[in-house]
Amino acid sequence: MVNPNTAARPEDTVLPECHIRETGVLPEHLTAFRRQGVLALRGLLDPVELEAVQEAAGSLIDDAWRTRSMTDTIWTQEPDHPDAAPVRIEYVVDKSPVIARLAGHPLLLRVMEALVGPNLIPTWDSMVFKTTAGAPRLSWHRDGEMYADAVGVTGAGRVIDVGVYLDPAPEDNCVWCIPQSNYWDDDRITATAERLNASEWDTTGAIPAVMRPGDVLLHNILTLHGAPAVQGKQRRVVYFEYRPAEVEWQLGPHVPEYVGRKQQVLRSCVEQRAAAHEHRDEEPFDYCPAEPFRHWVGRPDLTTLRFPHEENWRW
Ligand SMILES: O=C(O)CCC(=O)C(=O)O
Repeated sequence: MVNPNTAARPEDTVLPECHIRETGVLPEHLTAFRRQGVLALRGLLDPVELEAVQEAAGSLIDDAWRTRSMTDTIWTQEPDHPDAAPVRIEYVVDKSPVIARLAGHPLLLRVMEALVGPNLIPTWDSMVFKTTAGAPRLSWHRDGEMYADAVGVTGAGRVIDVGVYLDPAPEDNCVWCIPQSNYWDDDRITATAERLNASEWDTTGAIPAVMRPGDVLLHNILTLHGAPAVQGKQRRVVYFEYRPAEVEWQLGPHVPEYVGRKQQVLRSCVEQRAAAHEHRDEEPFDYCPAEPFRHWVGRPDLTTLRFPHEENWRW
């Protein structure tokens, strides 16, 4: 007999979603994200901004193809191999002013402030993409195996990956995730990932995060997720990761000085957006961390928005 106290509820097996421009973010959306480890924000980007970001993303990918460079770029094989395809570019906020302005999006940052806390800082900024040349499976994984007691630090989701979708992500070309795996212990994660990764593509217990261009998918870095191999389809996603400054300061993974640097980056993105004619009707994000976490104060002016992880790593 099914124990009604432990059986999955119907809402545990669907992707929670928020139509952010219609309802704003409600307490139930925040709770659903904290419980499920995943939340779709539908239609966050307006069509004009979506088109601008699509164009910026396209030119970064064109540059990768043209230069075959490995700087900040991950390829499926050595880039001089005829079958090689680029699949990831790092530090996209520094590479494109349009993406820097996207990183200052007030609606997105207000959701992050509600979930991460007032001291949020941006950590990773990348673009993960599938070109029509194809991309391999992204095996089942957690993003952050960085804290000894990871579920204690961020089971409820204060370290968050945000994927901004520039292309459709249908069931056969989307991220799949296992709701509530953000609370699993290491043994359960390892056993499940090993079992699912033993065959080319196994989605047992997972749900598809089907997305449309302009949608945004939030996932807790501890949520087990993966994506199938794909050929002949384009899917570009700009990823931003956010962490609480106090967690970064005390536990890493970056050195404490990284906090002030990335706060400067965030403030610059917000300022660049506020100064742009196309965003003149928006209320800019008001970045207001607690007083002990205003580490940008007194720092020299920024000359770059690119702070490589390996140059700022604590361990
Ligand atoms: O967008 C995707 O296909 C998944 C990306 C991902 O899981 C990762 O880069 O860790």
